[in-house]
Amino acid sequence: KVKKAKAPKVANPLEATIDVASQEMIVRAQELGIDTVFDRAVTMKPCAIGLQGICCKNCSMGPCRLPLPKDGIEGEDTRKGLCGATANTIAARNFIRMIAGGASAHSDHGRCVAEVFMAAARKETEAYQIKDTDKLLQIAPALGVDITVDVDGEIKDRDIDEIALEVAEVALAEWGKPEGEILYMKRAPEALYEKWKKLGVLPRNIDREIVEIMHRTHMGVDQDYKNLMKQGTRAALADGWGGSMLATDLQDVLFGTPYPVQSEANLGIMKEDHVNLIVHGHEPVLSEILVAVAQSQEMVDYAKEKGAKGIQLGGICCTANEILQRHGIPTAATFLQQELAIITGACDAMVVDIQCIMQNLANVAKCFHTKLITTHPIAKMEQDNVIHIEFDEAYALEDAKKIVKMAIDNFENRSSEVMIPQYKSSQVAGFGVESIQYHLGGTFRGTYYTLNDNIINGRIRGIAGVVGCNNARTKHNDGHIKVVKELIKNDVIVLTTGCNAIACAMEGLLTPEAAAVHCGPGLAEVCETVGIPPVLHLGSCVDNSRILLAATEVVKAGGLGNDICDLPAAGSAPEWMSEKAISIGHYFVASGVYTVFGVTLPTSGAPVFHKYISDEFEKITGGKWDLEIDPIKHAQKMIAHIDKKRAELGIDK
Ligand code: MSK
Repeated sequence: KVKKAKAPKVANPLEATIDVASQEMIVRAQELGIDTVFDRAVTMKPCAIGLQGICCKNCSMGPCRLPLPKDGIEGEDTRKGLCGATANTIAARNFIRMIAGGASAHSDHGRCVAEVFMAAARKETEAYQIKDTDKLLQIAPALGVDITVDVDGEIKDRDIDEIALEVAEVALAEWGKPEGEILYMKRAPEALYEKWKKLGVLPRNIDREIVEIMHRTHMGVDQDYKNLMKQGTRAALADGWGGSMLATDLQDVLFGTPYPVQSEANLGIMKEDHVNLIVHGHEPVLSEILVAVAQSQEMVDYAKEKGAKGIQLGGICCTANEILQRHGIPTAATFLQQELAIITGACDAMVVDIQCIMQNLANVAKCFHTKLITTHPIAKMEQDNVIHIEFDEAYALEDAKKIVKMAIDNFENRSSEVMIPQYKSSQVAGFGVESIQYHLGGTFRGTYYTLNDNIINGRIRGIAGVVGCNNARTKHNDGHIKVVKELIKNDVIVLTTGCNAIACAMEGLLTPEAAAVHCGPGLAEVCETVGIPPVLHLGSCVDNSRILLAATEVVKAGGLGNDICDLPAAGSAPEWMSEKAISIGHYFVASGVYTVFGVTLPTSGAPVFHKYISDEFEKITGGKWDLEIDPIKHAQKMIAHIDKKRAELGIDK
């Protein structure tokens, strides 16, 4: 008898990722005996019932598991939990709890920014000032803040400090005001706002909608999947048009509205002869100051004294996107590469704030000299090698100096052999509503260059928002890149954020040169004429609100219907993994966007509920959920939807 060889308990690098830099680092980790998320994805299989969204653990009589029979259900679905909860109720409860998790993450981030904004408006901190007064004047009216005053019958510009203070007060109140609705909802196209009003889904305040989800999904409360989804819609809208949009706007006012900037992406941005300081997470309030301090002559001189040639800053996840879009700081890694950045042996300090930070970073850091520094009071790690330097906006400069100095002092402690994969790509990032308008003719409609005119004349077939994470259950970056390439090949311009943006950067798709290589003739002509990439990097996860506003501007400019659901547009998250992605997906669906997710959706065990959020929802909001694992089919479904909308608009010729 021949004994069958056991399957290796480690990842096959070629199957784990399409990125050569990551493949090299996975091999390196395995040589060193360090496990990474890629290996754990091989050894730990997910729970099949949880994956289908039909495990209820909201009380201690359960968990109640309601597996869908392999051959489906004929006739009445009699599955139920101990209390009688149906598969639809359980799936809907789980789904909207994911929305609550995602919405609270974005919105709590937004609240933190609003508090720093308040401190800046009150001039309580030296580290933060109101930097972009144009943006302040642009958002103030949307928050009901007057920007002019009537002085003795004469209209005059109001004092900017006064406006900033009032904006801070109104913005902060959006999280917990006792009555009314979220003010930014009225920024949406009028038809959409009226639709939400009629449906009764206008969010009242940000916190309340999230709290109400937790109440409604408690044992024995809301037992109607449609009513549960109504609250999910309110909370998701409170995220997209509330917490996230406020986070984006207030960050722009504090740190500057991004404009296109050139940089690089992938692990190859790290330098062996430099102090490598990597920032990771989502909130830019500390990383903004870290950038300023790390670039100061004092710190550069100090690094040289310690034998380094300089300080190389790099980012991971959305903190990366934030400091990239405003300062051109290169991107080191996507979500799934975070452990690999330490395995280079050249990461002198990794500073983490909130969201998407793997706890295993601490175990990996233990194998190297890397200082792993947590900075946020709500995000600490239990491992004893992790240093906590709690960020305080009143002492932001001192905190940042301490951290940069710690990274520099650690440069001489490098012991293991450094191995930085020599792969990086050029990228142009930092697009937003303002710069899309600027680069495409200064307006959205009326000239040869504008976005609307090029959609109407068919050079651009449509718009796709492709966003979201990596997921270790699918090949790293494979879905992202295949979906985006298929779209631009078919003349669909792509707006990207989050880790999709980083994946596209690593693939060289965020350069104007990519147009000639990868695009269909119409999109290539537009990109080459105005000098933009076919994939526009709009920032971080909270900056998906920029996509909502870009879509709104396209509607308002005319010629493409009067609501977001009329546009030849679609959304996608090919490799999603976080609850934030579900909240983002749902606020796009609730705003009228056909939204396709890859990997999986936690709805497959409740087919009636799944049909409701797809086909039925389309009749309600004009947007719908869909799942497509195959990246080419995924993109083709988006293109088919875009073509359907073009036909409805009468611009399909
Ligand atoms: S970082 S939420 S893995 S996009 Fe915003 Fe990437 Fe997803 Fe985190």
